[in-house]
Amino acid sequence: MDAAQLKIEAARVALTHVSDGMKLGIGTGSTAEAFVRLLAERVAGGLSVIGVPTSERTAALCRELGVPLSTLEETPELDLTIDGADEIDPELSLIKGGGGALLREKIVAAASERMIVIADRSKVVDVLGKFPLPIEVNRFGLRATEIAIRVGAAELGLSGPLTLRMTGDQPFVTDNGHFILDASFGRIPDTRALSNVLHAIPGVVEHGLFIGLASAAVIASDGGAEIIHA
Ligand code: ABF
Repeated sequence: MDAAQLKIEAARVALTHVSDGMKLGIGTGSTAEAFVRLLAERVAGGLSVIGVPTSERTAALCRELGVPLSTLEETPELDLTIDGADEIDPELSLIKGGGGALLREKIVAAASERMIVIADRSKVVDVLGKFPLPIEVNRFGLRATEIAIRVGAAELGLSGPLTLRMTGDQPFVTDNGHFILDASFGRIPDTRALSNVLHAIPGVVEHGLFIGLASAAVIASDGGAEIIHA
């Protein structure tokens, strides 16, 4: 199977966990888009669900394909979120945010009773951190926030380039109007400690470490889809 087929396979298996009447969090990224496409087929066939999208991009695709949408204001408690990831460790801690939607993804996941991560096996790692950690930051005080991140990370023995994410020659702006710093710290042995350090910095809006949020992962490979429970 090629990469696109593996994403579809993971999405297909995750869809078997969706039942009539569910309130769904709907993720962002190419794997989540494969899920939306399959979900839309089931909706066209009569499945009744309501979805809360994690990005404007996902919202647009859902509208285009006829998946009914709600907001967290109208529907603050969700049954299940299905979303992709950039890295997944054996405890189902994740790095997310490569697609730039980490803040809404984390808010939606935290509002869900369960979260199922969908990915191909290339996303599974022993220790998180090869994929640069996305950190969503307020535009105000960017330089000061960057320094605070460096200092905090150094206290944990972590260092490496912090790169302002760009779109062409302009900084990438999230759906919430913030910037993203991609932190290439390498292996992150203590994700909880780094999470605490980052959350203590006022200019950090959120980071892409998802700890204790995923209840299961559907990992697709040529041998089929494996379900890992947290
Ligand atoms: C979202 O999409 C992200 O949190 C993650 O960054 C990305 C994964 O994208 P893809 O499925 O395209 O690899 O889930």
